[in-house]
Amino acid sequence: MKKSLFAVIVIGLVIVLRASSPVEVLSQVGYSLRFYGNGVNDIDRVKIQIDPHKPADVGATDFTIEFWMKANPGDNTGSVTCNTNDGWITGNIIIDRDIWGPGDYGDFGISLNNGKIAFGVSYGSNGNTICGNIPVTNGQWHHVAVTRRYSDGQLCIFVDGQQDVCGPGNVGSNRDVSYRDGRPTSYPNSDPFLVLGAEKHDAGPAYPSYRGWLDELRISNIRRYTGNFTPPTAPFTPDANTVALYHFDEGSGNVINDSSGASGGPSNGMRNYGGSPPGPEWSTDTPFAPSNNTPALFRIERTTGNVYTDGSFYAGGADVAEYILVSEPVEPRDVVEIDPEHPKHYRKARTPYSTLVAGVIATQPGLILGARQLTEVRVLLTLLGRVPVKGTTENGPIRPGDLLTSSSRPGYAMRCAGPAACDGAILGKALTALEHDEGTLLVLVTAR
Ligand SMILES: [Ca+2]
Ligand SMILES: [Ca+2]
Ligand SMILES: [Ca+2]
Repeated sequence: MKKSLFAVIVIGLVIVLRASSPVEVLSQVGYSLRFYGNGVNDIDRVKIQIDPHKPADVGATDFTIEFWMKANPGDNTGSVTCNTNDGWITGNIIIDRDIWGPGDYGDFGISLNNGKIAFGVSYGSNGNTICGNIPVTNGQWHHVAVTRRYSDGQLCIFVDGQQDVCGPGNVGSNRDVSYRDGRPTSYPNSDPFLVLGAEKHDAGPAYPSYRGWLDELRISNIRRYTGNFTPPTAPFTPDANTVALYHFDEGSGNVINDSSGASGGPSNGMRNYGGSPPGPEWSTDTPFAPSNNTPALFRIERTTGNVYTDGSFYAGGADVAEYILVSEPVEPRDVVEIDPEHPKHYRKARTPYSTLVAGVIATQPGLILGARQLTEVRVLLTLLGRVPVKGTTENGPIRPGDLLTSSSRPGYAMRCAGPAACDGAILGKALTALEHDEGTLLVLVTAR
């Protein structure tokens, strides 16, 4: 019971926050990018310009490209001709660092081959694509890493820390597959870019784009992994070998920030948004749930909507209220009771010492419960705290500290002769006095 009440409090809080956009949220909630595989007209992709040279342009040394991805079954139907040069280009392309046409240093890319990772590196007519065997398109987040060893071109794919496959790169003695600085191109809008989530040249439906989520892309100028490893459990923090790092946590706009801090950077990207449905869209679906020991001062747990704060909750009102249904018109300050003729409904209290008494119709609550279902006309009932209430002196003058209960006047509170007289019918205690007739007094509601 206590647990479910807590859940209701939390849901209520989320709604209030959404309605009035918080001024300051001190913890990063985080985002990912969701691509829709539109793959035409230069949209539904992220483009990172790497020439003039930027640190994200790897290939002149060992390198690792790793990211988190999530794709739903059936959304990526491309397939790859494995163990061939340029084989990866017919898969659903996740990372595209192709160059159009032959020769001139190398190129590479990562795609989905029937739901598994393919990774290929090419240098003109030499090259190879290796194909993994671990399925990754099951609607779950997966950590994917690919490595390339410069000395002999060896390629490897890792999924969720498991070595999936390694194989030859076959580029022979021409090992540098970075983008040659200042390289002339007839395709200046696609060649000198690292493109995420789409086939970069819009070369046609034979070269499909990726449909799914992407997050936490890290590019390193070393091989991070040479065997099985424990996949990361939190966003990356940059180190000396991090040449580009994209958290995709901007959540709005079209600038994709590189937070690696690498010398010569940042290798920022741009979001080219569009298509039907338009992508890549900012998504709050990310691979990491905030941990319970995060230093965050305030956070919303993505999977449950639960709200946590390390501090106190400061509300403007002085009472806790709940949305209720009523069987007759009521107004703020009315004393109400459970309506036995209408289950789940309330009505004005109408008899002295009513054991049905439930609380007072709220004026300006500090915390509202049960705010999730607002489809019916509801009013707010104060359950606890300090509120104005209608009072009558039909049972004598009311003094601060007097116990209060219902009266014969509908919606009005009166003084209680003593605890025994109003057993089970206590509304609260008077905080102010009412000497004669009727009026409004302040009450500390403690209904029971
Ligand atoms: Ca090429
Ligand atoms: Ca370069
Ligand atoms: Ca992120």
